[in-house]
Amino acid sequence: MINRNKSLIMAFGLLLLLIIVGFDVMKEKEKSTVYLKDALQDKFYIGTALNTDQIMGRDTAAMQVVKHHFNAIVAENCMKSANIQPREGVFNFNFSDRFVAFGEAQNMFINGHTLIWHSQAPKWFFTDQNGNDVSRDVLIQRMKDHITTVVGRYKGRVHTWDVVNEAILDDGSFRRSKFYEIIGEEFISLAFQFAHEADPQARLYYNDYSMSNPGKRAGVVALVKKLMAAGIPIDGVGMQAHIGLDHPSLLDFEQSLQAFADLGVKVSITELDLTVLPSTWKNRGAEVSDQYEYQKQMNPYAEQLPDSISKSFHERYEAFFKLFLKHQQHIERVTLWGVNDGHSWRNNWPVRGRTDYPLLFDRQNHAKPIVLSIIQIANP
Ligand code: 9MR
Repeated sequence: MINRNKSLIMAFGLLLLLIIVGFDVMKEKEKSTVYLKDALQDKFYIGTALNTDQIMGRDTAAMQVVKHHFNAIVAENCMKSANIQPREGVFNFNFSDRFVAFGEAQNMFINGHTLIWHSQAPKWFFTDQNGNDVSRDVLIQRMKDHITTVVGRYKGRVHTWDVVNEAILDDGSFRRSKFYEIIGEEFISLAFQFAHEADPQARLYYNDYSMSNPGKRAGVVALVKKLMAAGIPIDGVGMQAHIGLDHPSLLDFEQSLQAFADLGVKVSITELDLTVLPSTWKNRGAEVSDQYEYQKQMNPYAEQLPDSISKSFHERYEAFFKLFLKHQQHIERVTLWGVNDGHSWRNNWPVRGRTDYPLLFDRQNHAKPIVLSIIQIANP
């Protein structure tokens, strides 16, 4: 009798174990077969930025996430002018060739970032051999050579280009960059023309941060109108979207999205990430040159993220994705600025060495719960 009971208990235990294992396998299967790109198919492309470790195939774990979940890519750094043309006439296409080949092999939507940007532009671009500013004509010729070479190399393969990046300030005025100082505001229309001549099929974007800011919104709207009125080929506006838990307001963001869409161009969300870290600094855009000293109290989640903050993070991303879905007819692409939290530039800006959690995948490349929520929101 005792033996019979023992066998019954063992059989029951085994059954329970099988059910639990079976359930886990089902859950794993469910997790691994529902991907963002499938859920968002027919709505907009869902993209991510690749760093050089990923492009060169060294970070294989992150690349699995990329292949499964994303159908659009952008190079985080390797196509910027300082990287791709470090010296005049000397181009480094090692990384960008691999990047474009990867995108093609995976049948992905490829964005080129970026042709004309005041930041990460090599010094030689603006100076002569004596270190003085070059003339307007020389700078225009250098812009033309740069754009023609880079866009021409990937003609028919890169679908969209961020032709000009961050040329408008938060108050809507032109940034006093070297391009602006030496050429005047015409550097923008020239850049678009050169890019169009190099690849008439590629769609051309103006890209900037803090786009929900009403001043910048007005400046960008005025710029795009002017370009269109002059017959300059501009196809889209990129809203970078380096957002935080309490900024910008969803309403401001939506008003900018609508204002750009009303111009008749496409809108893309080009560099989405959501910092959870405190900020006492006024500047909330993405001005790369802003840097502040490390203070321990400004790095409160070095070990892990408290549940309350994870919850706010989740709700905030949900709100933004609902907004993107609401405006899906205007949106070509939504791109995250990095694959997992460990890669994000946010860990080092505007203070070096903090631990931030701004992306959809954690440092182990596990999907955060927000991934499943986005999938569900997209398919109610
Ligand atoms: O994420 C990029 C970081 O690795 C680089 O050091 C930095 C300077 O090149 O640029 C970061 O990406 C920027 C993007 O190119 C333009 N918009 C703001 C982004 C964050 O600074």
